[in-house]
Amino acid sequence: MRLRLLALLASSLAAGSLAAAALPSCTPDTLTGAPDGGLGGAGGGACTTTDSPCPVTFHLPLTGQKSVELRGDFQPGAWTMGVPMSIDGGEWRTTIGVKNNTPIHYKFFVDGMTWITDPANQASDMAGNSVTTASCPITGGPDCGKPDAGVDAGPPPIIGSYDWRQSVMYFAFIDRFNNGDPSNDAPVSGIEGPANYQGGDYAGLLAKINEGYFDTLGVNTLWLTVPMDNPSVAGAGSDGHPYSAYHGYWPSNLDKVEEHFGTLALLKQLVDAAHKKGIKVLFDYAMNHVHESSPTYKDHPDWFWPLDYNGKYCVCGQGCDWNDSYEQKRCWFTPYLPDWNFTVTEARAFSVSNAVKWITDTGIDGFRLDAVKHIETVWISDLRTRVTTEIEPKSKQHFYMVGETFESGNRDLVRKYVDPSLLDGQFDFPLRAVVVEKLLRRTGSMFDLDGFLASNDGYYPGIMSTFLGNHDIARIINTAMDDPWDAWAAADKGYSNWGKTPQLPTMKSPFERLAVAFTFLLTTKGIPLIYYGDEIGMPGAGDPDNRRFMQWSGYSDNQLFLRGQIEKLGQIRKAHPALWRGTRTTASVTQDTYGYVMTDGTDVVSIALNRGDTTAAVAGMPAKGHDLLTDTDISGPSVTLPPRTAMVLVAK
Ligand SMILES: [Ca+2]
Ligand SMILES: [Ca+2]
Repeated sequence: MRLRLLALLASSLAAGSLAAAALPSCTPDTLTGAPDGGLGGAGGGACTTTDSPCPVTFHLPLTGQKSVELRGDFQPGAWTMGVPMSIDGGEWRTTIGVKNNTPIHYKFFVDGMTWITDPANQASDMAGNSVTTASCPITGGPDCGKPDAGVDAGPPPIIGSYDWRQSVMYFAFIDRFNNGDPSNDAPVSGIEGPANYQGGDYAGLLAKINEGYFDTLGVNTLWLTVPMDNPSVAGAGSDGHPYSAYHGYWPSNLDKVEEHFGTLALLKQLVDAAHKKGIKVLFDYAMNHVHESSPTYKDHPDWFWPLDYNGKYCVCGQGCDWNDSYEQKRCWFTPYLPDWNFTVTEARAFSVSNAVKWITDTGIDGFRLDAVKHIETVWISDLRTRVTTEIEPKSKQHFYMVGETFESGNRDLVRKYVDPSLLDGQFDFPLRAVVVEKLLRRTGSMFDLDGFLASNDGYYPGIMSTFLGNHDIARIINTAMDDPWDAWAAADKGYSNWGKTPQLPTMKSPFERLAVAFTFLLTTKGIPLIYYGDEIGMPGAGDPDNRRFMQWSGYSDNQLFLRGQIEKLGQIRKAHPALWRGTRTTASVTQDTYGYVMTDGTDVVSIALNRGDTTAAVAGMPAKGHDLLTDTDISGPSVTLPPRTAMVLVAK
C-alpha cells in the first residue's frame, strides 16, 4: 500500500510539472488528419453545438508496450490521470469526446514512465506536445444544446431532474433487516442459524420506510439484495459449513420473486412507498451465474460455460484462476453455480431482457451489479443500451448502475468499467482501503490520505460509491477499536467467523472514530453507502458473522451517539450541495489532523478531522465559523478539536 501511494504521488508530480510546461500561451489551431476527428458527432440527427463533445480516436502501433495512457488537456486533470488505451488488433486505441473545434494538446504515457508524441501526427506545440483539433458539423435549431429544466450541467451527463450525486445509500440486506411477516420465515432444515434464513422480508423493510427510519438517517437511496427466487436447499460453503440462499446470490427462477421475501406485488408496493418518500431503490442483480436448480440452466445448458475447460475442473480458485483475465470470466464460483457464457448471443439477450423486465415490473431506479469483472463486459454495454433506449425515455430519469469490482489495489481495473456505455460508477474499494487505514486503524499519517485524494478526486469519470463496510468485510466497528481487530489478528486471539465472535465494544472510542470516518464520507463526493447496522456500530467477524440480524432495540449510549452523528451528517449533506457536488481543496494537514474545504459557488463548507487520541488544532478554517455538528460558534482560522472528533463549519 505504501509503495503504491508513493508511486502515485511521484507520477502526479512528474506529470504536473510537464503539464505546466506543456501549455503555451498561444497555440496555432492545427487541424491534422492523424486522429480520426469528427466521427459521427451529428449521427442519427443528434443535436450538435459548438459545445458538444466531438469523438476522436487515437492510435499507437503495438510494439510490446505493457500499458499506454492518453494524457493531455482534453479534460481536467488528464495530464495527471489520463485515459487508458486498449489493445485492438495490432494497435493501442481509445476514443474520447473532446470540445468541438478546440485544439487539444496531448502525449502518450507508456508503461507508466515514458512520454512520447503521437507518431501519426506531425503537428506539435512549442512544448513538444502533439496537437489536434476535432471538428464535428453543427446541427439543430435555436434551442439546440440548451439543457432541459432542472438538469444539472456538471459532469457526468445527467438525465432528468434527479442528480445522483446527492444520493446517500443504505444497503438493506433483506433477510437480516426486519421481519414484517413471520409466515414466510421457513428456514431450510439442517443449516445453522448464521447461514440460514432469519426472517427478514419486504414487509419489514416497507414498515421501516413508512416509519421514516431512512428520512431521519438522511438516506435517500436503498440497495436491496437480489430479488430473484433462490432454491430452498443447502449448498456447501468454502468454510465447510452448509449454507442457505438467504443472501440471494443463487438465482434459480429468474422471473420470480424469492418467497422468503414476499411477492412481486409487495415489492412493487415497497418501491412505490419509497418513491413517495423521495427514496430511490436499487436492486442487487446477480448476472454471473445461476443455481444448478435453475430451469434456465436445465433448458439451455449450452448458455453456460462447461465446468471442464481443456481438462481443467474450472471452479474459481481450484482448476481455474480467480485472477486470470480469461479464466475469471468463465470459472464457476462453486460447483453448483453454473456460469453464464455471454459470448453466446442468445444467452446474453435472454439475461439482459430478464434484467430489463425487473426494471419495468417494479419501477426501480438502478442496479447494483455483482461481480463485474467475472462477466463478459458486453453484457453490461447491452444492458446500458437497452436502458438508454427503453427505460429512460419513459422514466425521464437516469438509471444509475453501480458495479462491484472487489479490488483495493487496482484502480485501473475499477475504472475500466466506469464509462457512459457501461457503469455510472463502482464501489470505491481503493479509497475505502486508505480511509480505513488512516482514520480507523491510524497507520501512517493524514498526509497519506491527502496524497491519495489528490489523485483520486478526479480519477473516475462517473459517480462512485464510497463506503466503510459491506457484507463481504468484517464489521467496521472492530477495526476502529483502540486495539484494531482484523481477520488475521483475530485468528491469533481465537476469533473466527463461527463460534467466538466479536461483541459490541463497551468503550466510546471506536464509535467516535467511526463518526469521524462517516464525517469524511458524508462531506466528500461520491455516494456514501451505509451498510445496515454500521450506523449503530454492530460488531461481527467475516461472512456470515458480518450479517447478523439488525438490532432494533436495547441500544447503548455509544450506539445512539454514532447514529445521531450520522443523522446530523445526512441532514447537513442535504442542506449543502457543496458537500456532494463541490470542489475539494486541502486546507491543512498534520500527522493526525486533516482540514479541507468544499466549494460550490457561494456554498462553502470547511471540514476538520482529528483522528488522534489527543486534542489537536486544525488550521485553514473560517475566522468566524459555526459548527453544524454541535451547533456552536467557533473562532478560527485555527480550531481546536478534542480527540477523535470532527467539525463541519460554515462561515458566520
Ligand atoms: Ca419473514
Ligand atoms: Ca462468469
